[in-house]
Amino acid sequence: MPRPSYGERAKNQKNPLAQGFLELMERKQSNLSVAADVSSKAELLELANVLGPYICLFKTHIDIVEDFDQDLVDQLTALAKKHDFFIFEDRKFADIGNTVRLQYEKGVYHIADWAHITNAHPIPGPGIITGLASAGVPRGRGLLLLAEMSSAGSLATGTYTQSTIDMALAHPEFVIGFVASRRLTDQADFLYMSPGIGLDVKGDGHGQQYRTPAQAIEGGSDVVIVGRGIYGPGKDRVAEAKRYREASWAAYLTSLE
Ligand code: 5FU
Repeated sequence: MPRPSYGERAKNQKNPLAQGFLELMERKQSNLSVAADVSSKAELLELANVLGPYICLFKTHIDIVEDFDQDLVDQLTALAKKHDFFIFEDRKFADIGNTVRLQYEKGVYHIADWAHITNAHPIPGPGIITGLASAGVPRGRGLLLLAEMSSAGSLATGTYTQSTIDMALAHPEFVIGFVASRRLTDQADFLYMSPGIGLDVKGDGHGQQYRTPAQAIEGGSDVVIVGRGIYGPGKDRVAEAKRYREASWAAYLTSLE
């Protein structure tokens, strides 16, 4: 059955952050996210500037950056506006609600102040969502739950994944979707973001497992997340970003037929 377009889904979306993101994808004709796993401020900003035109979402691991400062956040936020992308801090919160709220809002990074989207493991139970929501909802942010992981031997399967869906359904004001390899439910229109994407290799020797953009989109993913496939050793970053964007968008267009 043909799927609705990102633009059509945006019209029916009740969550404003998810709606804005779907509109951005449609406007920019990109369902590609780059996973910017680099350890210096200069490299992170360069990736955001050079790859910004091709992506809908810039995924960070801010605690990898060795020379983090507020200016990095200010410059990244300006690049997000200039190139029209959202920022996703892949923080993978995993503690009780009160603690994750503090980790989200305070500390060195103040993630809630600049990341449009962040994510959490469902393992502590629904309190992790309400704790994060108390800081995220007033700022108009969105949360993804890790319903599955791309790595070999992941424990996020079966009833764990099912319980994650139930937790998400109970918190539509903040949970906009999942990190997952495939579409999980039709009970609500969630966003599905899939890491573990590569066109040339199958793994990384540390448990990562790669599928192609087409495989992910065919399974119902909305956003394809690519890291080393774009900027790994010897890669032409812009050429690879274009290649992944084209492959991912072509797979999306096929899913509409
Ligand atoms: F939740 C997940 C997951 O299940 N697998 C992942 O690989 C997140 N990731 C992230 O996607 C991981 O932390 C990296 O930032 C990125 C994948 O990078 P790669 O270089 O494309 O393997």
